Amino acid sequence: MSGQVRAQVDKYFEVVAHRNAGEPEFHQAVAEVFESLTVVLERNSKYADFGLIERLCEPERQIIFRVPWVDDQGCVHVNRGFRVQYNSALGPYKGGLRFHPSVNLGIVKFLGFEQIFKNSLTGLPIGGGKGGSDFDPKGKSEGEIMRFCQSFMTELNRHIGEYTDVPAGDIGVGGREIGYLFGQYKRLTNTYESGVLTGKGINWGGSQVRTEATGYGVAYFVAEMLKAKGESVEGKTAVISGSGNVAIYAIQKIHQLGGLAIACSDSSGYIVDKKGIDLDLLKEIKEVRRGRISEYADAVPHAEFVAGGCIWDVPCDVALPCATQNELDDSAAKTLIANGVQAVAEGANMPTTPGGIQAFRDAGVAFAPGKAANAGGVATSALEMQQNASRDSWSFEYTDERLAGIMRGIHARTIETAAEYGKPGDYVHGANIAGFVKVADAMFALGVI
Ligand code: NDP
Ligand code: 2IT
Repeated sequence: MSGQVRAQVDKYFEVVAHRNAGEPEFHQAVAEVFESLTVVLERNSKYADFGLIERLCEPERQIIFRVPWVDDQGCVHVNRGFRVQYNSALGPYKGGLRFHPSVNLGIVKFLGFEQIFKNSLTGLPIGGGKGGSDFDPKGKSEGEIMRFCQSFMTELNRHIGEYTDVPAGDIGVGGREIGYLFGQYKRLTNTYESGVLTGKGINWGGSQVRTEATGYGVAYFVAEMLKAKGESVEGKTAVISGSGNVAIYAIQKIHQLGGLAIACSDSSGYIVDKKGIDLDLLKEIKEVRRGRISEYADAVPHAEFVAGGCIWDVPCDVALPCATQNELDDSAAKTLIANGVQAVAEGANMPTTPGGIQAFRDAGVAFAPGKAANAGGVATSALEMQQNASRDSWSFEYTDERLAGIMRGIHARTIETAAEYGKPGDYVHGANIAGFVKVADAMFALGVI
């Protein structure tokens, strides 16, 4: 039975690999979920019927469009825009927009695929989608960023809506970009449709805690992981890769929970501050000046900047990869393990390679995948949608308590599901299975569509 199911899952994968040639990140994301499916199909063969797996792997709609814009010198540039509307069984498509030169269709599909299961795990009524562009925001002026966002939305507006598809931020897209995107949507449609985008500013329809939500959520999740081992964040050292939206607020919450964040990075290298990262300074450098991480070491004499290098060489109790995909490989995982890491939680999407995940499994290190650990961002986006729908606005404390409760719920569901399917303590299997079953059951209920 087991061999037969394994062969069937391998066959599904072959079809996906063949149909989506040249998209390695997408293959990796699908393979990771499929690894958990064998045990589900063995228990309940209905999931192998009605083309369910094939339908799950094929996006409902993929939109690719031209984004022309004019720079400050009057030169015309052309970028490529994407929106992959992956699965709407649980609710409107929901997921961020990424602006980074590495963006291509395969990257957007991997992110959209992950988003289906992540959104399912939140327990909130949101489907999965993702979008973005190969536009590079680095070094662009305010005017250039605004004109790019306006051009991007000039096409995207036809495809989104409060009941259809609700984008938000991701790498390279934060509050500033959401503002320009929302402004253009409002102008083009002549509607103040607050629910069409999340991550909006507080005084024009945004939610308290959305800015902080992904980072806070990762810290809440790792606190639950440590609690399950009879430990806590108190007194633990943490290394956090990246220094963007997710990393900054993960650092803040780790400090609030009594831990000490000692290192963070950007694509040029990493800094180590053994006394604990000065968050006000980091925010000034990254959020206000939009500068480089080396400026931190310029300002703090006892801090060290390492150009290039691998941040995972820094010994720590807790590791939170919060930058980008495949930034933590098996060799980095082995270094972390040798240095005594106790828990690893992914703030980024798919930052750990399959070899890295296997190394943590082999060593018995608690490892939480992004679709569970970083779900706080999209969950708080869904809370923003709730507030928009009821024309309400909640306090910071109330919203933060909702977020903390959602993260505790995801932790409990993940760990219970892992145990139920014979994989106790395995957050990867727990998250994949719990996320999958809910979406799959909804797809059955809605018929072959
Ligand atoms: P930001 O753009 O705010 O920050 C990204 C950070 O990661 C920057 O420090 C950036 O450095 C670094 N980084 C990006 N690409 C690379 C690279 N190739 N190598 C090294 N460092 C890199 O993005 P976010 O913080 O919003 O997103 C970070 C991760 O979290 C992404 O994987 C995203 O998908 C995920 N995520 C984000 C959510 C959100 O709500 N924003 C929700 C859930 C997940 P540099 O500036 O030098 O490029
Ligand atoms: O990867 C993610 O979950 C996000 N970038 C946030 C998506 C959202 O809709 O808030």
